[in-house]
Amino acid sequence: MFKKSILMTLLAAIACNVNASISSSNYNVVPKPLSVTEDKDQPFIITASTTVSCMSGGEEMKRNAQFLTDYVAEATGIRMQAAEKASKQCIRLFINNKITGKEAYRLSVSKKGVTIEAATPRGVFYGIQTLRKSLPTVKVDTITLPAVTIADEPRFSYRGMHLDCARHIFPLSFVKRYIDLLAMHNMNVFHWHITDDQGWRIEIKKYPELTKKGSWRPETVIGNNFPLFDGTPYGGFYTQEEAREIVRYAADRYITVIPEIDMPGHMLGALKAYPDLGCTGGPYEVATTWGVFADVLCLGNENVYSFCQDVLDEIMDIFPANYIHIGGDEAPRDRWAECSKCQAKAHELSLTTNTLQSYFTNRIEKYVNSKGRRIIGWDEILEGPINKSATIMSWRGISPGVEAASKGHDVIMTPNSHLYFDYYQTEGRNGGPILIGGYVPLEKVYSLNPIPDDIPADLRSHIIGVQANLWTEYIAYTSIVEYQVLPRMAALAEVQWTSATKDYPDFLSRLSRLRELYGIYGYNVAK
Ligand code: TNX
Repeated sequence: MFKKSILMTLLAAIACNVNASISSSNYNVVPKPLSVTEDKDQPFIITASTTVSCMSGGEEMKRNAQFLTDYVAEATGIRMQAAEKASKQCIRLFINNKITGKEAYRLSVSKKGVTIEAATPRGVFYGIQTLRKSLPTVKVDTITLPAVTIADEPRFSYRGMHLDCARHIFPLSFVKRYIDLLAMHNMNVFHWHITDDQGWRIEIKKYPELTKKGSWRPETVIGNNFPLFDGTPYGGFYTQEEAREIVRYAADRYITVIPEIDMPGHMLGALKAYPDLGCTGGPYEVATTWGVFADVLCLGNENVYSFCQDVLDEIMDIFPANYIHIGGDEAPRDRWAECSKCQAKAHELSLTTNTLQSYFTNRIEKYVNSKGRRIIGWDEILEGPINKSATIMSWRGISPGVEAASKGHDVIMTPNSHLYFDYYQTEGRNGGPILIGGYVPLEKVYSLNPIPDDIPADLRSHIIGVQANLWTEYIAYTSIVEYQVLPRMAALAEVQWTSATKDYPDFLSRLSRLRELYGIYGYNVAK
C-alpha cells in the first residue's frame, strides 16, 4: 500500500499530466554492510526538488555531493540540486569526528531526510556508494527510501584490483571506466601493471628509447601460444601527463594508483631499448609470445641499479602512492649463472647466483625507502633473505602469504587459486573467449578466506589486504576485460569489505540487483 505522502506526489504528478513513475530503493547491496537496521519511520522521498547539501569538508565534500547527484541521475533520471544549506527534503553529507575508522560511515534515512556521515570525506564516499547501489535502476520521477540506519566499515584497509596494461594496452578512457568499477565496489587501490616483456608502457623522460623501441612488438602470437602470428605491429604507451590524469581521476574516487615496474625479470621491453642492461648485451626483441623469458636485468652491472633508480625517481614523481610495486616475479637465474659480471658481483659480496636477486631487491628497497616510500613485491622475493619491511603479494596460492606473515612481512593476498580473473569462469571455454586457462568460478572467489587459521593470532594483522589480478595476455579488448572482471569483482568486494559470515545464496540475490546497475553503464558482464 502506498503511504499518503507518496500518493500525494503521484496525484500531483498526474494532475500536471506528467508521466509519473515511482520506485523504491532496497538496501541489499554488495558488499554487504556491517549492520542494516530498518526503522519504523515513514520513507524519505527523492524527487527532482530534493537537494544535496554538504556543510563541512570543503572541496572534497562538494565533489562527493556531485558524485551522488550524478549517480542518482544516471540510475533514475532524477537530477537533484546541490544546496548550500540543509533544508527539508534534503540529503545531508557531513563530517562527524565521533565516528571511528577513517573509511567507516553511517547512513540514516527517515521521513525528514537522509544523512551520510563519516569522520572523513572518504568515509562519506562509501556511504554514497551504498546509497547509489540501493537505488532503483529504472527511469522514475520519485524514489522512496525506506527508513533505515546503516553502520558500516571495511574489513581490510587494502582493497585492490589490478590491470595489466603491458601485454595489451587500453585507452585512457577505459582505464577510467575500470576505475569507476573499483569505486562502485568500494575498492581503494588500483594496481597498474605498466611494464613487461611484451611492452614498456610508461614514458620515462631520461630514457626515451623505453617507449620509442620498448613499447612496440613486431607482432603477436595467436590463440594459445601456438606458433602462429598475426603479423601486425602492436604497441603504445602512456605519457607522464596521461598517467598523472589517471592518478587524479582515481584520487577523486579515493583510489590510490600503485604502479608496478617489474624487475629484474619481465624486462624485455627495457632490454630491447637498452641492451647493455642485459647479461649478454643483446640484441633483444620485445616478446611476441607469452611466458617467462631467460633474459633479465644483469645484476652484476652497476648501471642497472642506477637505471632502476632513475626510472623509480620518475615513477615516484608521477605516482604519490605510499607503495611502489617492484615486481620480482619469474626471474630465471640462468643468465646470472653464466655471466662473468654477475658472478664477480656475487663473489665480491659473498652471494650465490640464487641470492643475487634478494641483494638487488633489498638495495632497490633501501632506495625506495630513502624517498619515504615502501615496496611491494611478488612472493618470489621471499626466496632469499629479504627485509621485513617489504610487503609481499602472495600470488602462488595463500601459503606464501602465510609464510611471509609468519616472518613479519605485511601481506596482500592475491592467490591465483581464487583471484586470477584472467582464468576461466566456466569449466573450459564454454563459448566464451580463448583464455590462458585455469578455473575460478564466482563461488570460488566468494569462498576465499584471506586469513587462514594457521597464521598465529599475533601475526594476523599482517594480512593487510586482498586483490584480484587481471593479466591480459589473452585479453586484447576492453569488452573482454569487463567480461572477465564482472561479476567476479562483486565477490571480491565482499571478501575485501564484509566481515559478516558468508552466505552465498544471499550474496547471489544481492548480486542480481547489482547486475542491473552494471546494465545502466553498459558493462559487459558474464552470466
Ligand atoms: C604469472 S602473477 C605472472 C604473470 C602472468 C600470469 C598469468 C605473476 C606475478 N606473474 O606474468 O601474466 O601468471 O596468469
